[in-house]
Amino acid sequence: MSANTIYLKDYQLPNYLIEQTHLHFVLAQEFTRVKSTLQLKANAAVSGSVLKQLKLDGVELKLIALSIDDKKVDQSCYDVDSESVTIALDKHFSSLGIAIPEQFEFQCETEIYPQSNTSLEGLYRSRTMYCTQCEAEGFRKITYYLDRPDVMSIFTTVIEAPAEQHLVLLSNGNKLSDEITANGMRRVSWHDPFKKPAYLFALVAGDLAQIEDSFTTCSGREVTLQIFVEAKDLDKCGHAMAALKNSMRWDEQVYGREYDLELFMIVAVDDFNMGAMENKGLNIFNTSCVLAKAETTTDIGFQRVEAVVAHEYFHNWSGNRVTCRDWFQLSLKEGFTVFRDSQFSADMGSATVKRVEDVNLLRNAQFVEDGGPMAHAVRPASFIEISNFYTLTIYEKGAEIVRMIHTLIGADLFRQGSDLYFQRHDGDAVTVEHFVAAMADVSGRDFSQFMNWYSQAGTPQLEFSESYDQAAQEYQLRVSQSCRETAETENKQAYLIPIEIALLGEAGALPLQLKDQAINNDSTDNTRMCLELKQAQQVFVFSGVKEKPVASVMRGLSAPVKIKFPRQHASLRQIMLLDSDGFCRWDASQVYAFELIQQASDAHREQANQGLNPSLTAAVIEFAQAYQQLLQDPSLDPAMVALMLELPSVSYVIEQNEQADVDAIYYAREAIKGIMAEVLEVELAAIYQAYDHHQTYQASADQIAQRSLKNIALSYLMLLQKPDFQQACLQQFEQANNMTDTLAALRSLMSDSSMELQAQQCLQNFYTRWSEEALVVNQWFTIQAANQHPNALEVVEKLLQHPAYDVNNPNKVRSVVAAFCAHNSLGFHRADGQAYQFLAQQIISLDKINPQLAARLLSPLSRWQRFDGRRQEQMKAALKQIAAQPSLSKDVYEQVNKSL
Ligand code: B3K
Ligand code: ZN
Repeated sequence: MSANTIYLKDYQLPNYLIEQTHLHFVLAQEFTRVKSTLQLKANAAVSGSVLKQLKLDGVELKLIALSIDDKKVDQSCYDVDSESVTIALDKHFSSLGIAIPEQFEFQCETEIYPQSNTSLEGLYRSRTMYCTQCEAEGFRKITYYLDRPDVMSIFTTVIEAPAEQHLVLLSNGNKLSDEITANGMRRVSWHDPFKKPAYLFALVAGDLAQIEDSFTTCSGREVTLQIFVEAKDLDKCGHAMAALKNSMRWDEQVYGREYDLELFMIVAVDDFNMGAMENKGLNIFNTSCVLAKAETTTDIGFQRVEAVVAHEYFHNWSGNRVTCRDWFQLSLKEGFTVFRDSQFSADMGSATVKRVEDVNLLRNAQFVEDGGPMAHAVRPASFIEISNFYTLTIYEKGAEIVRMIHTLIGADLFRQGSDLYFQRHDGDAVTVEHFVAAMADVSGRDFSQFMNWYSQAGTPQLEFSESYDQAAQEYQLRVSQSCRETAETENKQAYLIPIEIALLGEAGALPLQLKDQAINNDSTDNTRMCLELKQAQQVFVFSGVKEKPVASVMRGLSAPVKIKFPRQHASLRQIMLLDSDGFCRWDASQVYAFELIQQASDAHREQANQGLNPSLTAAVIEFAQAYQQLLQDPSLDPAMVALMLELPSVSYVIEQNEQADVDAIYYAREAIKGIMAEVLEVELAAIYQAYDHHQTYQASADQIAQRSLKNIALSYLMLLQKPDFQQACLQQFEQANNMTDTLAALRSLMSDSSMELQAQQCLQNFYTRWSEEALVVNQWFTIQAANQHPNALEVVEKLLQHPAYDVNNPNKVRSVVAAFCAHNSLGFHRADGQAYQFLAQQIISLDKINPQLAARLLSPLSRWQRFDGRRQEQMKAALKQIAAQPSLSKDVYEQVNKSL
């Protein structure tokens, strides 16, 4: 592609290191002055490291002054371009009559303009506060620096701003001093004793309120915990604080990781490009990932706050104490940390539910990325703009890889491996190999083949076939693996794939014994086994199998792969009803539902609007009957039953097709839901009625489970368009004491075409009630933008004109534009292609404001291969229109050119 591609193979050690970094900020109305003093030292690990030239990264900076060891550097000795300053050290020092020293102090003063920084990278203003976002390469928008993660430095930061009553001035580490200067400025100094790369630097300044708590670490040190928010949000911090304390305790217990500073701070910011950022000792969060209160926040919102707080906290070890050598290693910290936070969430609630949620995300989104033009390896070989690589592949597939290591070596060795990794590399910037080597060293396992998971893009597919020999009592399972070609590797090497398996008999799981292998006397549980597929094809033979079993394979989804295993519906029903593993039950329901949707959509395509034919209808009734049993079984976790009732999404089904017919899939899925509602009416109504609508809200796993089942029951019942259920739904909307129930009712009302007027009225009332709560208004935008309707585009265009919409606020853009383009299949893929044009225009205008966000919106268009010829042309035309814009950001340039 372009000359600006950066390659992993070109990595070189830095010639200079920065031992100490001293920063002095003066925040004024019009601009911010940054004075930096860097103790530079030639890197002894690089021979001939004392260079004639020193090149420091710097973007959008106004250079005011430059000196070395207190001597001004003459203008003839440096050169500034749009991305760096290059200092001719030879010229500078020879003018002083000395040789270039091994160590020197570099001082520089720059001016920056946070108030006009809309990219939300570097130092910027969000409403009433200043804040920073430096990962990956934002620090260079603050001052000239070696802005790369393998340059780790000790930071001291002084912040000055005009003193005001509630002014809070924060940076990393521990607070050294806080004073009012003679000229009426507030001056606060911070020192972070831990070496860190610049991407972990943070500064916050503004009128903020706080809640405070404390945590006593396992070695008895007391840590002060603070959450800073705008005063109006002070009542929404309790859940995040509880989550923080739980995370701190959990990381001590499960990973032996203790917190290391006297202070841990979280700041909530309204304008933020992603969820949150793990800056050392000073995490900065999107308000959507820290604020939570029953009246304003849904159950999913509560769970997200807990998970993100944990994720950022866990980075203190997996990311901060041990960081990445270069950005190609991003998954080293992200994949591992996602794995850690998913273990934490599993421990806090239901492990099975958490696994289903993770697999849903993987299948609905990561597999899509892996199947499209932006497919990249978990450790990519190249990139143009690193911001484009904060992807589901790096995060979620990266976490799956760590999970497979955990599966292969077991929890105990995994813990030893992680201890060894942290101990060996504390204070270092390392690579994926260092992580895997620690796991290999403690387990004695050879991970060389396993490394293919890091280097090859694309989702592997497993094909299973089976046979049973009654006379020999042998069960044979044949497995083959394949993976499509992707840009970085045409011919894929076989992956090492862990296959967790059980064989189900009439009365439960059967004991497992592989033929020709020593007796399996793992006394803990001989009904489960982890097979290892290493070749393109392998056959596993089980002996002593007394009856024809139903194989339950890839339990818990033991590897991030697609599975093809032709089976009878009766077998799927058996797994749905009897498998001891909740995940497998759910998975069987999804495979089953998918097959029905697929058949129904094929039929719909041939005979539009004819409804389901009798044999398909009978098949759906049989499917629904399995749920009758599930809904009546009190021993089941309601959350699991709710998840099973949630049919595969339209976009998931689209992705499974070479060329999908969106409308047919949508209507097929709706028709199936309609039949299910009829079959299950009695059971669903009983569940709805049994729910206590007046209980005091708690974000507990139990209550969340009950609400999720009750609300999906309501959504099915509303398909029947019966007055009783419609009344109940309206009543729930009006009387609910929590946002989960309010929104669930509103969503159900909006899906009922006979309730359009009432739904509109409810939407209006909802806005009137919540117009002051930005995060609730976002939900209000989303529920409308995502409402599946052929005319959704018109709704969305109106929403963009709404006074509460703000193109500079990423949460708003996501809640309207992304909610529509990424989650409203019917509206976005309307036949006239208008919605594609709409998205192209949005991206083009947003690219000038916030390139990272603009680039992220592009993915729905990059899926053009999946659609019919006409839509393909329309989608490509939209992409080309973007590509033709002059001066695109690197972010959008890379996405659009790779997509075409
Ligand atoms: N590390 C940050 C992501 C930064 C994204 C920069 N474009 C949040 C996280 O993964 O914890
Ligand atoms: Zn992270």
